[in-house]
Amino acid sequence: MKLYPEMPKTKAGSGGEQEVKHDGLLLAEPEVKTKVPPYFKVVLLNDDFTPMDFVVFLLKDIFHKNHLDAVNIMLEIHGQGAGVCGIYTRDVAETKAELAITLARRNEYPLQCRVETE
Ligand code: TYC
Repeated sequence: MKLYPEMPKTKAGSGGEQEVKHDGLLLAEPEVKTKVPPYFKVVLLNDDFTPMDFVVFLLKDIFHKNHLDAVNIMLEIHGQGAGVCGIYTRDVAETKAELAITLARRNEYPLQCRVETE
C-alpha cells in the first residue's frame, strides 16, 4: 500500500479514489495490474539416428516425464516428426533445450530441439 502526503479531499460520490485518512497520510490502494508470463514449448524433432532409448532417457532426465509418458512422447515424435516435451517460461525452456542438445552431442547423436512460442 502506497503512502501519499495529504491532499485535498475528493468529494464523496465524485468518482474519486477511495482514500482513508491515517495519521496525516492518505492511503490509496495501488492499481494492481497482473500479466501471465508468456510460455514456450520445447519441441524435439525426429531423426533416423538417435536411439529411442536415449530419447526416453532424456525425456525422463531433463523433462521429468514418467516412463510411460516418455515412451509415448518419443513414439509421437518418431511417428509425427516432432513432439512437445514440455511448456515453460522462456529461461526454463531455453535451459532445457540446451541441456537436451548438450546431452545428445556428448553422446554423438544428431537430435534437434526447438523452443517455440505457445
Ligand atoms: N527415429 C528414431 C529411431 O528410430 C527415434 C527418435 C525419436 C529420434 C525421437 C529422435 O526426437 C527423436 N531410432
